[in-house]
This record gives sequence, C-alpha cells and structure tokens, in this order.
Amino acid sequence: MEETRGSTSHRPPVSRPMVVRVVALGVVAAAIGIGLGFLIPWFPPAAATQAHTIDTLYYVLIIVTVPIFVLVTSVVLFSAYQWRMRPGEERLDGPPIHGNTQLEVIWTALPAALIAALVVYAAIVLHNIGVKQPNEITIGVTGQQWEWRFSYPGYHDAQGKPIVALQLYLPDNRPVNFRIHSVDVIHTFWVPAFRLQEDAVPGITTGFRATPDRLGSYPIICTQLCGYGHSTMRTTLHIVTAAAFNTWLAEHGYSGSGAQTTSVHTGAGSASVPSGWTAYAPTGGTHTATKEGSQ
Ligand SMILES: [Cu+2]
Repeated sequence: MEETRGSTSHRPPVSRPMVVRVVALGVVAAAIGIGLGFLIPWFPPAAATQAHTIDTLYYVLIIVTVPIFVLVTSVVLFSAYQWRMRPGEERLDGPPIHGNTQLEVIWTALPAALIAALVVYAAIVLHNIGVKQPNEITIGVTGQQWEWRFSYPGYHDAQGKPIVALQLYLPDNRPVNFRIHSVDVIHTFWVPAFRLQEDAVPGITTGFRATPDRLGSYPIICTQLCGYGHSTMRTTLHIVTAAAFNTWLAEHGYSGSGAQTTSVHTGAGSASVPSGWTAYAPTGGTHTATKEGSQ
C-alpha cells in the first residue's frame, strides 16, 4: 500500500525523561570538553605579563564556547538519530512547523549578549596590555627581507649611534615599547612567548608593549609571506637579568650615553666596536648573556 505524498509520520512526542537524559549527557560532555580544553597544551611558554592576561582570555573563551559547541552538537546528533527516516517513510513529509517567536528571541538575544560581553572583555584586555608603563625601554624593530634588526635608541655607542643587534636582548621585568618598521615589504613581528604580533609596514611605525617576566630564549618569527626567504626570517629573543643585559650592552659598544643610561654599566664601552649591523658580533664578543637565557 502506498502512502499519500504529503502526509506526515506519527511519532510520539519527545518525552520529558528523554529531554532530561539529553541535557544530562550534554552537561557531562561539556564538563569533559572543558577538562580537555584545559589539558591541551595550547601555548608555548609565556614570557611576558601580557601573555598571562591573553592566555586567561583564551581559557575564558574555552569555558564559554565548549559548552555551546557541545549543546549544539548534542541537539543535532540527537535530532538526527531520533527523527531519522525509517523504512517505509520515504515519501512522507515531516510535520509542518512554523516559527516560534519565543525560541527565536531567546536564541538571538542570548548569543548576542554573550558575544557582546566577550567583545567588551577582549577590548579591555587589548587596552590594558597596551598601557604605557613607567621606566619603559624603547626598542626599534626593523623588518627587512629577510631578517630582523633591533636598535636600542636609549643606548648609544661611542659614535653616538644606537646599539644595533640581530638578536633581541631584553632585561627581565622591564617594560618594553616596541616601535616596528619595515624598509621593504610588509612583515609581521611575532613573539609567540609574548602572545603578541604586529605588522611591520613600510612608511609607518607600528608597535606594541610587553613586559618580559621569564628568563630564557624564545623564537621571533615573521608571519607575513614576505618573499622567497620568508621562512628563514627568524631570530631569537633572549630575556636576561638586568646585570647580564648591561654586560651585553657593554660588549656591543654601549658607551654609557643615551637617554636610558644604567648605573650598572660604567666605562666598558669599547670605542673600537663599530655601530650598526656589525655591532652584533664584535670581535671576541661571545654572547655571555645567553647563558643567563637558558630556560
Ligand atoms: Cu618577513
């Protein structure tokens, strides 16, 4: 016997115990999902105060989004199973369903409120990590196919030029204001340990702030496809103690002059060390500061 096209199948309505079971399963799955979300090592080591704030933001996002993902997935999977087509129902239509204003208001308003709250939270985090700190050290970052160059405008050599290096040395617990430039194409200055990155754009100065808070050596990576040597555009950040930083400055020609002189360093500025690119590798200058940088 052939059923009339357009008639509907008759299924028992969803029972309350069934709903309770699905909700209970969803809650358990959400708890497991959040647990897994915290177990997964998402991030490399954090080496700046800003990194901790940003990591917290990500964990909040995990706590908020995992239950929603689990809820939606549970409802979809349950519905697909519960109301699947049975043999003999090939020509049946589902029951006619019209809009449910109450449901639609709820599933529009709740996500909108949730997303608005997360946007405000993220905007506050973004603002806070960029606030100017006292006793900042300014570092000039220049991207060029295919390497990074770091200048220390507060620390001059005997010729009065800023110290320049191809690896980045920073003292621990001292806020840094990065001023980022490019001399050719767009690069992106990314320090995973800081959780921060910013484009280096020809013609303008960009930047961000970070306060290193963990001794060690960490990668610096260009994340903008900037030419055939892009993949080699990497260098290393060394976060060292203040004393090691002053030693490093001395090795690289710091004359004791500049806007941000330090009291530790005196008289070690070797006038024979040229400024500029070569300042990174002065003769006999083994980078003792890196020893401080071991993790
Ligand atoms: Cu690049």
